Amino acid sequence: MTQSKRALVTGVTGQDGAYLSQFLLNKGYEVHGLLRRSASAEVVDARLKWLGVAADIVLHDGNLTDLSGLLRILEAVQPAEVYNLAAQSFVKSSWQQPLLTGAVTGLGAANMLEAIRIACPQTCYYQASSSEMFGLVQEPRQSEKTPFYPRSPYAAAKLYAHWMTVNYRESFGLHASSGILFNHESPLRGIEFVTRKITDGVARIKLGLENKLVLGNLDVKRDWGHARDYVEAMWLMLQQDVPDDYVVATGRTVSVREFCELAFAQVGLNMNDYVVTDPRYMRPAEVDVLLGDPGKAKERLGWVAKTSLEELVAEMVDADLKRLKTQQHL
Ligand code: NDP
Ligand code: GDR
Repeated sequence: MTQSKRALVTGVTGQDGAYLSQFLLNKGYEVHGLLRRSASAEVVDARLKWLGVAADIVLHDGNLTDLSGLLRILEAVQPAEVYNLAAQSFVKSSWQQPLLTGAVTGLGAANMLEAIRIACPQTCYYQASSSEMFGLVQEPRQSEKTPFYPRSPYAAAKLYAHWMTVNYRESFGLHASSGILFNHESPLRGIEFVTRKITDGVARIKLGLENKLVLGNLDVKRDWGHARDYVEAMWLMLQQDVPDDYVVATGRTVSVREFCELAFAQVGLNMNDYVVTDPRYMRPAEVDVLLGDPGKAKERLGWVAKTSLEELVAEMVDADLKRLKTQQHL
């Protein structure tokens, strides 16, 4: 029985935070969120509003870099579960802001683990680890046993956070689990990420607002799933008696080019007429291909990805068309 359990979600205003909050509310949780101060407070909860859950979440001012604030929030809320989703999550920016990325994405997780160890050691902890940690892949299909090889400051910071999660589990007996999630997208994906950039671009071209889409490397391959499916895997990890690490993926990988083809086909257009590439969007070091093996999540958690890539692309393109027609901003 999970009714009236309290959960604290960091990164609550991001893509996953919004879907996870909706999921937990539907399960009867009292959902608390960590909100970092913004001068644009009126737009920061746009995703929560889009899902119709903004009014149902208790927001707490705080920042992952501020241990004292985290301690105060944990002492006040005493959550049964903490989902640490907050991060500087854009890989490309991590080369421009390596130290900030380390402070938030890496040390931020250590702050939260420390705060839990001090204030509420019985709390179950979820760490948002990433397939980017596999980077220069050491095996064609990446599982929990595949060695890591991070290729960006973001991935290096995530790896530190991942190992700190394992370490706090082994050293202090915390119920701390790490979800090694492969790319997951949705209509709530930030516009800077390639899938949303593509679906927004396709919608603009279809509506006559733009006549080209400028991208970087079209040959890289990713294992793309739907965020709505993936937040359930996060929750399932914290319902297990024993904490552990899990790969969460679809087991199918396609290139940026193939994603583009699907998105343009959705509105009856051909990508070759509109897509151009620009080195500006290339990275100093690239992760060429990622393909997850979600076998352990299926076997232990009973989790499988429900949404196909085709369904995901269709949902994202439709949402962007609707948003542009109604002049909604997200
Ligand atoms: P988003 O970029 O959409 O959301 C990031 C969230 O972190 C936002 O709520 C942001 O707040 C918050 N945040 C950033 N810096 C701080 C800080 N210093 N203190 C407190 N909050 C902060 O990411 P996603 O929802 O896509 O991803 C969620 C997590 O999962 C991230 O950790 C990401 O790295 C990881 N991940 C994501 C994957 C994906 O494919 N989406 C795959 C694997 C891992 P604000 O709204 O104010 O910017
Ligand atoms: P990623 O996502 O780096 O995998 O990190 P992103 O969508 O930014 O890039 C995916 C791949 O597409 C290539 N690409 C482009 N990327 C962007 N953003 N813009 C472009 O124009 C473009 N053209 C080609 C990139 O080079 C890259 O190879 C995401 C984030 O959510 C991380 O937080 C998370 O950990 C990982 O997924 C798993």
